[in-house]
Amino acid sequence: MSECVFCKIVNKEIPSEIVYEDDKIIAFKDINPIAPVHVLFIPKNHIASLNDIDNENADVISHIFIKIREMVKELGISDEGYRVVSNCGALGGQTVDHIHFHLIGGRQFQWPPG
Ligand code: D5M
Repeated sequence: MSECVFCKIVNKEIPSEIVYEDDKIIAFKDINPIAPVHVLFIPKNHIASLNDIDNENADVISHIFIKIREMVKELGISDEGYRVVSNCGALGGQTVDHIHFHLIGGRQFQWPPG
């Protein structure tokens, strides 16, 4: 049994607020939201971080971005704007070592991030 918290979500070993799921990916509400919309998109297969994307697993990453595109349309935030973030490694602020894409929206964001 995997110790990865996001694998546990994929395997329904711990609860989560799932907003989208198919055979390849799952999207669920972040437990600690930083914006009115804060959804995490992950591949079901364990990929640790952006550093581990390669030609073998790249399809699932493009699939995630297509589903993000569909979700922002459904949520009605496509035109007002939103942000997609994947933190990588210690300096990048990654705290869960299963690649994930934060979809955040519903408020004004600043640049550069902290
Ligand atoms: O972001 C990791 C994110 O994962 C952080 O925003 C909290 C979120 N998180 C951690 N555990 C859970 C569970 N169990 N459900 C939902 N969301 C969770 P990072 O980019 O790695 O800092």
